[in-house]
Amino acid sequence: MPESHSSLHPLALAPVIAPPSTADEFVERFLHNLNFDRGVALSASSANDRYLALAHTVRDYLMARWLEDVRHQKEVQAKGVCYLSAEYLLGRQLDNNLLAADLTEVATEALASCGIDLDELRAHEVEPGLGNGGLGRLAACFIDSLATMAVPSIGYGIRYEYGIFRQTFVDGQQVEQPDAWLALGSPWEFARPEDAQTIAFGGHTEKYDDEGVTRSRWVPAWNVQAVPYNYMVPGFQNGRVNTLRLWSAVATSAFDLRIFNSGDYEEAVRAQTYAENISKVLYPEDSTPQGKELRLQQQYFFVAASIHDFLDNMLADGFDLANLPERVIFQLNDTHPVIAVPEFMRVLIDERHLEWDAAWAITRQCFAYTCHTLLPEALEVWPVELLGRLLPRHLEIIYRINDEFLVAVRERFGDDEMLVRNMSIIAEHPVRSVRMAYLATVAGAKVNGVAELHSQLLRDKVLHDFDAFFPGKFTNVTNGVTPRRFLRLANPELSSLITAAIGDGWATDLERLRELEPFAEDAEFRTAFAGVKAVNKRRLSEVLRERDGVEISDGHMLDVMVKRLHEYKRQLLKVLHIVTTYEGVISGRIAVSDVVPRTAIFGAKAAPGYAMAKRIIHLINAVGEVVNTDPRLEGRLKVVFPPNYNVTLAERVIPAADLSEQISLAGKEASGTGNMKFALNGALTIGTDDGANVEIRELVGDDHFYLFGMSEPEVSELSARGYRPQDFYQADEGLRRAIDLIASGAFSRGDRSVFEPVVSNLLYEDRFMVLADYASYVAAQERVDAAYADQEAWTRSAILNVARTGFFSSDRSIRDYIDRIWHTPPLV
Ligand code: B1H
Repeated sequence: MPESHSSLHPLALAPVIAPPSTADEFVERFLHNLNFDRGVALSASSANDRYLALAHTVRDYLMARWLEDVRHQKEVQAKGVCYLSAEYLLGRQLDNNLLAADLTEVATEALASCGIDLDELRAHEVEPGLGNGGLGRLAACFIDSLATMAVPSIGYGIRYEYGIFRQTFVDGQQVEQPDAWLALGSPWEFARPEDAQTIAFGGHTEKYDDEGVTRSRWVPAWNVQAVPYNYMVPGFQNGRVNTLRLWSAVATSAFDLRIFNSGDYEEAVRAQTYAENISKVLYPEDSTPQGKELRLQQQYFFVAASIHDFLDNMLADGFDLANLPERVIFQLNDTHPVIAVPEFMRVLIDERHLEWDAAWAITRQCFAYTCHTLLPEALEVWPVELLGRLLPRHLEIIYRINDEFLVAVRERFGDDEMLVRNMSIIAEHPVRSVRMAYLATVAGAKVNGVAELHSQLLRDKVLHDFDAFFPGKFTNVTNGVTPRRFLRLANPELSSLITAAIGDGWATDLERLRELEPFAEDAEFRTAFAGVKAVNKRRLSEVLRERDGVEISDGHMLDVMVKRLHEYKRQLLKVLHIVTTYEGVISGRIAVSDVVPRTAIFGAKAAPGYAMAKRIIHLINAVGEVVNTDPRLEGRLKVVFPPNYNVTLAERVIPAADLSEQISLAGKEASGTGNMKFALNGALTIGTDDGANVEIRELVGDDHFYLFGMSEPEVSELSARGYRPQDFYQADEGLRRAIDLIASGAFSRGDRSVFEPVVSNLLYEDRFMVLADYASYVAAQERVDAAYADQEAWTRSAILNVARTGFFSSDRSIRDYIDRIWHTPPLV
């Protein structure tokens, strides 16, 4: 558009201006969107129409800031972060964006004046479940903090047409349903087909002569279009709006025309489906990547599109690529985006004609890698055969990176073939494969773990030789969670109480929660705090009644374990504790009047192909069915397992919890982030010395945290000695009774075969040492029961948990990333 053309209307040249934040203006915008965008009158509108019109209205308010921030970030060319993540588990957007724009009150009033209840529209939103669990939710917290802290940044990912499956239970067993989250419209996104990138796959490489130098180039076989969808990421009441850019796959016309011309219509349509499959569905595997070809296609698809997008659209004209390290850092969220490294090299060398050494010098400064696991089966590897077939040029580049790396290793450590084999990016067994974590470690300027213990174990164990080879490369950034969503929005009552006590400002400076400490000694404050917890429990009970037809009894301790179902997280340990209490009562060894009333809440999805995890879900439901209906328990022990645990449910469950179950085998949970959310909302933790539990306990103090179980060194030692679960079974009568009761068919209508695989796994394998920690866990639960009986003391502990866990704000995590890795100051 001409910059200043006298024939243009003056409005065409003026910057976009945010509408005034008044209820009248809001009503006007809302009705306009309803009438002209949805095409309905208020009287004829559905809840969906109203929700969509409301979302568009909120967008209108954020638009001026967004357009300005996008323009400004490009203009100043300051160093920024490109966060590359295959998952963003965003949760609902409406409430978050209302809060960020400080429009909640105005919108409530405006809608009320139209006869609309904002709560009803809130409930209408389908959350975008574009992630599995902690890793995807962490990415969502980080982009929230980046915007709130005004750090120049963009999040890149995949716009899955189907997010994490919807979980239902049929006869207590998990059944997966597709999550068609886009079906009713997606008001928060902006499709930008004109910014599409073409992403190539397959084919072969060929040598060619470039003025006397032999070079390699890629001759791909097929391609797809990557169409970006932009999402606003508003900072919390700071007038900033960053961008999340998610890519969707669309078949290219060139792609099917070739086949159309051959006259094979059916084949052409099939081919189109093939291409568009790339962004069709999120892989529901948390922790255990399956090595599927489509998954590698997804990974390459989104990182290639993102890199090209950045280089094509974000750099000033004539930008000297040698200066890229001062302009951008690509943060690799686990190994899923690591194929970005050879892609970046390929672009610099093959497309921008840099020499290898120059390209590598830039690459090594432009990437950093976050590792999120310690489980060996979770370390992603790609068979060379597959990678070479899909991305032949990238495989060549990986080989060369590895060759040069191994030369350097030999130079440093001598010809220790064993060591060289262990450090090689290429594994030879069981099939020749590329170890993506090693590639990321070699290429990354920094490598970080996600909690102190995890980072230490990475350096000591998983990547030990790399730490020796690259001194200073390894660092820690303990995870965090956004206090906006997980305290301010999820727990409005507690938020008000906190603000009344210490003033506002804590939502962006969470360490200020420390100022609550003296209030733990204030009886009046404790009463108010306990009152908030009671309100949150009632609210949860209402949600569960409406959603699943179950209720929570008054006066029950809410004992909550919500997270993905995985054996290492040990939901089974908690089941054994429940069965132990149940068995004690029915056998008459425990007087029912001695049972402290508890409701155990579970929330967990299992990967659809993870048979043992699914059996454990079945067992939890089966135990619940028996325990909840046995009159001998007099309603003092309940098990509730609402299906389809997601961010929306988390926001209800966490503020209501008394006890937070963080009971993974020490050394297995990289960090955990649920643990932080519970503590911040005043639940006490029962947990092992694992992941970020270690730091939570250090901060809140031993007296306010129920520690149990082996430490990581004890686990390693037991493992080295040879772990025999049978020994623990034989030695502990309570454990024996609990396992025997499950084995007897007591929870499967007498059919002993149903849970036999669970029982025999525990008795003969028990990879995650459930039996070894059982006694210690039960003893810790007894301490919990005793402590809960003194409600004043419990509430005091709960307040101290809130006051002392401000460290776990994702703002602090982002500050650590900036100081230790990114060096990208906020843009003022
Ligand atoms: C975490 C994953 C993960 N670690 C593979 N690894 C996936 C691995 O689709 N896949 O193949 C998906 C996810 N997720 C979690 O990250 C850790 O288990 C938590 O301990 C940690 O808190 C979280 C965030 O750092």
